[in-house]
Amino acid sequence: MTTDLATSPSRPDRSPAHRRRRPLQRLLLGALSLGLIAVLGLAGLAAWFWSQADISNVGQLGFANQLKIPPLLQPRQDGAGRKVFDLRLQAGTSELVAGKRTQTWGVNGSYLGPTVRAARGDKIVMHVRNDLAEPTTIHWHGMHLPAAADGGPHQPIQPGSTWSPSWRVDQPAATLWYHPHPHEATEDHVYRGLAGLFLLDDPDAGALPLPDRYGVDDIPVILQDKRFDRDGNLDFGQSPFSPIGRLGDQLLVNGTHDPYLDITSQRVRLRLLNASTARVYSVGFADDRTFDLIASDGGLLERPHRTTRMPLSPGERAEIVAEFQPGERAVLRSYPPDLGLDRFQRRFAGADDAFDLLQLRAGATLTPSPPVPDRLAYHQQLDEAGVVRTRRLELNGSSRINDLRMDLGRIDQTVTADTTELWEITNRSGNPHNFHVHGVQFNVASYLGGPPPPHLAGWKDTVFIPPDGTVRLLVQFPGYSDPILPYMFHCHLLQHEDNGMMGQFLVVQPGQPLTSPSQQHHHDPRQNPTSRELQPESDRVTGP
Ligand SMILES: [Cu+2]
Repeated sequence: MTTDLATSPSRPDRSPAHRRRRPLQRLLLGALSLGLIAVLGLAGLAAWFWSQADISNVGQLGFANQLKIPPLLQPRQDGAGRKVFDLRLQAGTSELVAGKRTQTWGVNGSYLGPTVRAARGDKIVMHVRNDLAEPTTIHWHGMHLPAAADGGPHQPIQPGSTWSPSWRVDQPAATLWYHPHPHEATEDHVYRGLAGLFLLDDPDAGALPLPDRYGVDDIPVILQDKRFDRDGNLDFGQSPFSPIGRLGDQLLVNGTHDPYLDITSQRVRLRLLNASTARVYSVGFADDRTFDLIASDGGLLERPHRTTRMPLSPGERAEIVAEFQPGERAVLRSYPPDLGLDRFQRRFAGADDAFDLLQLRAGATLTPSPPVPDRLAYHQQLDEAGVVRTRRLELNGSSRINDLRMDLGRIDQTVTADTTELWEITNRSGNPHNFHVHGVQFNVASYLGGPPPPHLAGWKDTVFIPPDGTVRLLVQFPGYSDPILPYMFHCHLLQHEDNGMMGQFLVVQPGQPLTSPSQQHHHDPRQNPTSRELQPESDRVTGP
């Protein structure tokens, strides 16, 4: 039965004027209903996305799979006494979720890569062979090294070829990592599975009574979120409302879904790495037990920080030591992180989400572990009095820094080797971001107007910045200088990075002549007036 009374044949027309109005009324009514349907549809769609955006696996895991521990990569020794590591980037399939084969990428395997380990003073050579069908790069995140060895977008490895950077490790013990950094494709390459840990040791850290048996009481915990389609393949889609990029609804630790770990000692060190492309975690335990934060990105804190939560944005690392009772089961959990967002943004940025990460199963008897020492390291913190220059960088929207998108042919900043600068980074967008600087570890001089909180008080290379937040970083630039090849600074939310929220800086000796990287990339100078931009005193720079 029709409900359209205007066209009902039982109602006779009364006048020509009435007849003329009918089509108009029908049109108006039609437009109105269409509009209403559209509005309701959009509201429904938004409500659906809203309801779908709230993700939690808390209480739903069976902890069925033993946590995979990435193997330690054994180096060869070459004639010059250098440690030589062989990495091969390859495609394959992995069983990431039970019963499904997923097409993945990995290093010396089908998903993730081995743990590389070296000590302060080691001379190392990395042979990185690309057996993928497209070019990529491998960046040594957190490493102090020459720009030519950095593995940013200026060091692409073509399919079938090998890149062999070499450097001398000269920085404190730390949990670093390696991952691809190709121009505008980093998010996809990391999401497919290319990443691994790069652990550094030094004698001072080695002498401390900290858990240090790899895979026994010193455990890598690589956190990644994924979304799978019905066939078990990686889903590259994302919510149109997400301000930060792709967020998964499944959690992997070291590539293990639904993982548990048997522990045999009273204290366990967990080396947390956020290797997700966008998701921010706030790591704690399901029973809210306290733990000791002992190290951040660049190595040990001066003193352990006793806490119940450790926020980790993409690229950041933290080492924590937790204590267990014989026979107990504890669950490592990520709680909704504080991203400084409003209610709507929070939902779509994963800030309402919670994940059980890993169940720790303590044996009936546990080997005693010494308590965490009160003093872990003696840092020479960078001193604001030694600052020779202040630079101000603004993160705009989701793709620009100081209103510019990344351009491989443009040098954004030029700094002098071995000097200390203050970098003031302000998030001018409504989106959450973080900020990573290549080649260095920095100190946070101030965070959101106050002193750095304890978890940001040590050496860092990546720091989270909420909307409208300002962080001030003390950065000492490396002794390595290169008048041609730049280092990168960028947001480590990888979609933002790929979209252009990245810039380049050269480290040069005083008075060193500069060469444009555009000459290497056959850049059209008419599109990029590099002669102006390559001046050391960039016009984007402001003094203190
Ligand atoms: Cu960002």
